[in-house]
Amino acid sequence: MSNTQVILHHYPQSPVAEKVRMTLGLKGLDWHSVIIPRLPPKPNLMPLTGGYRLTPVMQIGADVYCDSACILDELEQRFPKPKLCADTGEGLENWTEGELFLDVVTVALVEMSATIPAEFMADRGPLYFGPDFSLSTLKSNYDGCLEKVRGQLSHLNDGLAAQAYLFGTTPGLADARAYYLVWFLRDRMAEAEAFFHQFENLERWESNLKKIGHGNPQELSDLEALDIAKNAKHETPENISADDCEGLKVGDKITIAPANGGPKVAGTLHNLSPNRIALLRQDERVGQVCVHFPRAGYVINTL
Ligand SMILES: N[C@@H](CCC(=O)N[C@@H](CS)C(=O)NCC(=O)O)C(=O)O
Repeated sequence: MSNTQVILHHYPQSPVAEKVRMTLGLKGLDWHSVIIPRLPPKPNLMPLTGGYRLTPVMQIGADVYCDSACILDELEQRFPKPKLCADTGEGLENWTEGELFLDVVTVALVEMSATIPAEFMADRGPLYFGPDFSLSTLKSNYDGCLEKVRGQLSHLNDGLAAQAYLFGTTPGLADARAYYLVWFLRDRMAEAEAFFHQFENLERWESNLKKIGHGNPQELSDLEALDIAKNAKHETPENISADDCEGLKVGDKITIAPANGGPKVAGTLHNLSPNRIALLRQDERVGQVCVHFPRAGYVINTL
């Protein structure tokens, strides 16, 4: 397998992974699929990420991309054809991953609460709603969140009346950025069919996107993925924008973590741009890897 082969670490039920799978489909890519656990521990992912536990993670050789924002950005840079960035819908990303995402998660978790194992709720509740999370509060928020979701989906539905996709006649990243929420709700809501029936244009758009599929995934084991990282050398150049106002330098010892909490990943700063940060870390199992994060939504600390 070449060092430039895309490896996605994910699990089928993950909506954020679905956004990436859809993007791989839009680009018609061949890729390798490593299925990771839905709950920690994730012992064969940690050697790659150094502690970052969210799903999905993309690996290309010894370069590891955390967070779907970073993954989509990298896919667009490496595989520019078909170009999806004329319609990235960056504003749309802030919309679909901010309050709307949490409203959708509220609806989904309440819908799933009768059937999912207690340990799943005990993990996801605090992960999304903080240490004071309680299922009863979530349940009392359900109706309000569902109404907000309905309102936002009706905007999408209106926009799709005159055109097949969000930004015109061809699908792009903006569609993937909105589609994953619809996919998530469709999968988790008991009354999904009746709920979505009120959005005729949105349902047509959803079914067209579904037909595009996920490109060509091939299964790969987590251990094979670790061996690929071990036998590869990362391909990220050392660089820091000269005018970076945080005053960071290549080689600085830093940690990076999601701003809303989660384990810190430690390493030495290797590449920094206004949108991305990459650090080098040394791992017993895989040797040196370069781990990439988006800058927005993450906190950097110097050690
Ligand atoms: N900002 C992250 C959010 C990722 C996220 O919340 N993913 C969910 C799955 S859809 C997750 O990590 N859940 C916990 C887990 O998989 O351990 C991204 O865009 O990749």
